[in-house]
Amino acid sequence: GHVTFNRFMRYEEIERYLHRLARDHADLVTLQPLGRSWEGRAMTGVLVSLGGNKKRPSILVDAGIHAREWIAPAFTLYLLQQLVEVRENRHLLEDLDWYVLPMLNPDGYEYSHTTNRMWRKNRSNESDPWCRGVDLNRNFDFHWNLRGDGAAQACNIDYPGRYAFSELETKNLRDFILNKNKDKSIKLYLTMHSWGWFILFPWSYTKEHPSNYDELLSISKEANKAMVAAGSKHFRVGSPPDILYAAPGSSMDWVMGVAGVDKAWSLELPGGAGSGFEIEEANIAATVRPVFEGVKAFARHAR
Ligand code: 0X9
Ligand code: ZN
Repeated sequence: GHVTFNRFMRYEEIERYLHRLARDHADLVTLQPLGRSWEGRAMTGVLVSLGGNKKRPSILVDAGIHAREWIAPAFTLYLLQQLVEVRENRHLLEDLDWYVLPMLNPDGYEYSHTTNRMWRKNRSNESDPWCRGVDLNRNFDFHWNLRGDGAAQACNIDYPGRYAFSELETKNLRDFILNKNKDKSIKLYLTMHSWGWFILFPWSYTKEHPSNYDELLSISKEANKAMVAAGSKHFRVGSPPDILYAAPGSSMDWVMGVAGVDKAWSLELPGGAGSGFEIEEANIAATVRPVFEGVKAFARHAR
């Protein structure tokens, strides 16, 4: 039940670590079951809070919506270790609750370990038995399938599904966020992806900018500065269509456009050799460490 950064942990090991955290630090850590994946795996989140039963403003950090982006779940495990197991970080819990969801696509993650390293989508086969999987980061109900070509394209790597929230994994995240945010207590959302050294913020579906664009931009620059100061390469900052490509139906857009969270980002973490998704195991720790500094900068704007 221990965490390691010397290699990428498998789903079952990650589950065991989360359960162990909750057992060993019952005063700080409460498991948050999100529901089950298409193949029946438990999706487990974690609440880290000093508040006892008292709810505080919160930040939500998730990862693993794309299967092959292994460094993203690894980062959230590092974040949990730092928040829970490192005493000097206790101040990060003052006046702020942390929801950390390390593994939003467990079936795809396991498939990328056992069968196809480049797998991105989930593993459902309700659309086309020959082409499994929906891109979960296109399946959210906010300008879903904007291009209008979803129905015919189940084999595409960014297939948005037959309809918005057709997938168990996205429904589980939706219901969790709507439930936790009934009282508008979630102040900031971060969704971890890889790779590319990008700090992305809404909107993902259009080149139009939200009314708080300037604030999101300046916080992005601050987070970039913190990561660079910790030894990272520079991250480019902006909205996906402005600096990368448009992506309708993303979790980030839905969280800000529908779920009522005022600030949302998607981080494209550093890349590695080969395809870019393959961070050398010896480099995991050095890769996630500066990202923690960036996340601390974001968290300052959630209080
Ligand atoms: O295509 C995506 O979903 C994201 N890139 S990735 O290589 N991780 O697949 C970028 C889309 C914009 N980001 C978000 N809206 N989260
Ligand atoms: Zn991704």
